[in-house]
Amino acid sequence: MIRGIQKQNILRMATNASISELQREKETFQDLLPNVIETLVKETRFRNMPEVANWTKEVLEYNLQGGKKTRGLTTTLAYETLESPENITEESLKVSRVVGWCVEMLHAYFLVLDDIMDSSTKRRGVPCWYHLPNIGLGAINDSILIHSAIHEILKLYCGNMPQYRHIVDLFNEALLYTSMGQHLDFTMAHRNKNDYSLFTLERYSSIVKYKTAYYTYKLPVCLGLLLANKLDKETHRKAEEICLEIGHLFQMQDDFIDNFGIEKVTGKVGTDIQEGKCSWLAVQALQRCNPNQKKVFVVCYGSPEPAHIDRIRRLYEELDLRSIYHEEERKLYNSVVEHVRKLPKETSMSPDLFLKLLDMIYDRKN
Ligand code: GPP
Ligand code: MG
Ligand code: MG
Ligand code: MG
Repeated sequence: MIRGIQKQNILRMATNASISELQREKETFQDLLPNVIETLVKETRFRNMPEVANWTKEVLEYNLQGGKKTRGLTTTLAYETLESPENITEESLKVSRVVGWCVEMLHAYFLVLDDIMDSSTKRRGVPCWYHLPNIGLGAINDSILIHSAIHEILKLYCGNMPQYRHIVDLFNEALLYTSMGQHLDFTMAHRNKNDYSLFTLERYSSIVKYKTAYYTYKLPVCLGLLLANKLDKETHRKAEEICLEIGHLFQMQDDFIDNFGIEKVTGKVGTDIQEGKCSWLAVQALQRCNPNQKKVFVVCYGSPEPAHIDRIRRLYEELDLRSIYHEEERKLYNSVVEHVRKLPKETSMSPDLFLKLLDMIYDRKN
């Protein structure tokens, strides 16, 4: 009932037609992966060492399976929406999908490392790569192989384009900002467990902007602009502004799902409570705790004891963080829609792209 009311209160939802279009694009995108991997193994410098090339193929196949493919699909959708229709060809769409796979590889590279840092056990319904008995710390070098694969593929497919340097710069920017955000995320979680004065909304916003929003939205959307040969700085700046807002919403959802998600649906097991993360739920709880609840939080948060984890989960229920989350999700959605509607006409950006991106994730469960 409550969910129904919320759906009515949001400003706009995707039509069913655009959802099935997205499903079709997801299948086309997925179908291209074997071709991308085969090309990597046979036509880039990986071919100099077939044994390692074949190993990299396995690493990629395992770590690119499943998942929503939000970032890869965003790349192609951005290209298709922002390119002048007369320039769209089967070949140009294919290149945008290949670049989309490079964004998915960047994501896979981050996830392999993130799962080690967060002591996670499951990802996309299967064991985390480092958690497989024959992998362990070899996962660190495997992540570097994934990262190298991105640049071999980019050079092969985009090396001759005039925008190539800008494309590589965007990937480098995403790497820099994400590692900065990951540093904040990690160090905030490994601090003195009696002092939560730094768990503020401001701090939270900067963690998620850097660790998630740049690589999840700014990178694919601006890649779409570059592939469409749109280099105008003001257009890129406006796109970044909106992408960072959508990225904030996306990570807030991820933090909610970490605790309230269903393992069968999310494919992962949350660790934010025991790892002591500065998550959206922790920040909200701290803002709403009475003195006794605050004591419970300080004793139980960041502890691996199952009883402590359960106590924090109960505290989140007591504080009604579910309803607060649904309300906040709706507010953020509406505020991005308002922002997008005010986009100046002279930028070559389509409000429709951002509305579609929002609808792809609104009320997501995984
Ligand atoms: C998501 O955080 C952020 C990343 C995956 C970026 C990792 C960056 C590195 C430089 C390694 P998360 O830990 O909440 O994601 P999940 O819930 O999927 O584990
Ligand atoms: Mg993490
Ligand atoms: Mg994680
Ligand atoms: Mg998470």
